[in-house]
Amino acid sequence: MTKNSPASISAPVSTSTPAPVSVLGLGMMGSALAAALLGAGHRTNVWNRTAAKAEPLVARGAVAAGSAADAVAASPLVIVCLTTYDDVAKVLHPLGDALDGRTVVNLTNGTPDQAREFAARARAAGAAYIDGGIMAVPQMIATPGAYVFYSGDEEAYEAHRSTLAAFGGTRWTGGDPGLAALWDLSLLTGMYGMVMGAVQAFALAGSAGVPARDLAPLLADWTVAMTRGLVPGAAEAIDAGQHRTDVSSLAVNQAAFPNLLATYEAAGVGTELFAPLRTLLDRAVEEGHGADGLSRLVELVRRG
Ligand code: FVH
Repeated sequence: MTKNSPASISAPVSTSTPAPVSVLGLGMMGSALAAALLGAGHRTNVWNRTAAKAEPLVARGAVAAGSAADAVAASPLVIVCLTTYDDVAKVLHPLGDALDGRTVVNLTNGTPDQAREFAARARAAGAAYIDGGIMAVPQMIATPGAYVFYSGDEEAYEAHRSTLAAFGGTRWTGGDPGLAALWDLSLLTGMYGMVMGAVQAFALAGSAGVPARDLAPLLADWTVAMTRGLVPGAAEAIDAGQHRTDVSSLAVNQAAFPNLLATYEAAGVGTELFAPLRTLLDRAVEEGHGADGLSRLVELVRRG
């Protein structure tokens, strides 16, 4: 495992006296997190800007706080899950020293720099700060497939890890508060690439009347097989800086790629998602990397 590799997923650790926890934000994800804490036996204090969203959780035993300040006062551990960091700032920054002595776990999607800025602010207010990136949709929370990346204050993380395990696996990424967001955004990058590929594939097949449901199982199997087949080898090549391939060269991909773009145009399907990929392939071959594999592209992308 390298220095910045997150620890393998830790199994939930049992705790005999579940500590109280507060959850700020009861959207789809915040509600799932609060429900998981209730399921693990924690006294769960909840707050949401739109108070009605607390009702289903209160019916299950949660305690509704009248304000974010009341929720923060009610528990040593405060979980925050709002839409953006700007929203978190609007809720947390006015609280000031009310955060003193608390541990804030921010599971809102944001950038590494935002996480670092929030960690510094929390420290100045006397709070411990842990940033998190949730690798699950709400329905997966508290199931074996869910896990969360964490970074920031390691002592606070260790102190609250058994509570955080209510959401799923816990993966520590390091003391730099920005690392959880970096891991999260890296995986989301892969996901968006795959999803946008599926969007283009459905559009192309659909242009000839192929129903999406007919393409879907083949598309799913193909993308999984290609990912499993290519990603580990690409990682080896990238880490070794050795990109020669006997699988599929950049030159052969560059030669075939215009067929995709020409077919999109002929079918009246947009090229905006894929045209930039041709530019990248052309540049790689022009720079003399035609005999290398696709892993070489990482070096071109890295330097912009
Ligand atoms: N849902 C998902 O699949 C993904 C999985 C990975 C992690 N993301 C991130 O989680 C954050 C919350 O996402 P969400 O799905 O819970 O989002 P919503 O259901 O839209 O709920 C948003 C909550 O944020 C509250 N809120 C928004 N702005 C403010 C504000 N200025 N002041 C106070 N609260 C605010 C909102 O309150 P309300 O509209 O109900 O009053 C909801 O509680 C997000 O970062 C995802 O990227 C989810």
